[in-house]
Amino acid sequence: MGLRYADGMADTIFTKILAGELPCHRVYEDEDVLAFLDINPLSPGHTLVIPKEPAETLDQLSDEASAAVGRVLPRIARAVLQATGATQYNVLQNNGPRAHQAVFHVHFHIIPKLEDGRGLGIDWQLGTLGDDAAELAATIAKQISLS
Ligand code: DGP
Repeated sequence: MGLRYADGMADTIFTKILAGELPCHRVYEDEDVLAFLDINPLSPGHTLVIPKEPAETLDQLSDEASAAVGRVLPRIARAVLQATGATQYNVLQNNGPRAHQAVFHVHFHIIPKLEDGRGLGIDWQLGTLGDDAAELAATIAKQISLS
């Protein structure tokens, strides 16, 4: 599988890791997926799982590459838990700079959440579903049926 991004997409640090031009602490690799330790872990065992297919954000990823990542995520998560002794964790996937994406190659974080608080901190401000919920759901459903 080629490692070049679509026209207009810049190479990222993960392109270089995939190409073997930069080192990483690899924990898993197959034909479509690479997983390695995050260089700035929020907790020990913080692991990144990336498709080899070049795509900036999840919505740009092919069904095949998405399936390849999804197939191994639970297995990698179980291994991270067993290796670290953690029993709880978050899977985080950021898309776009406002959504905290810093590396523009799709990646999933597996982040152990420890009893001492280390791990992902979430400022989750709950909203309330509005009167437009049915219309919104129908619009999203229609878009899915068209894709
Ligand atoms: P995000 O904010 O979702 O785009 O997360 C990007 C993550 O990538 C961040 O947690 C740090 C990690 N990272 C950045 N550069 C490198 C690198 O060169 N090696 C490794 N292993 N991780 C990196």
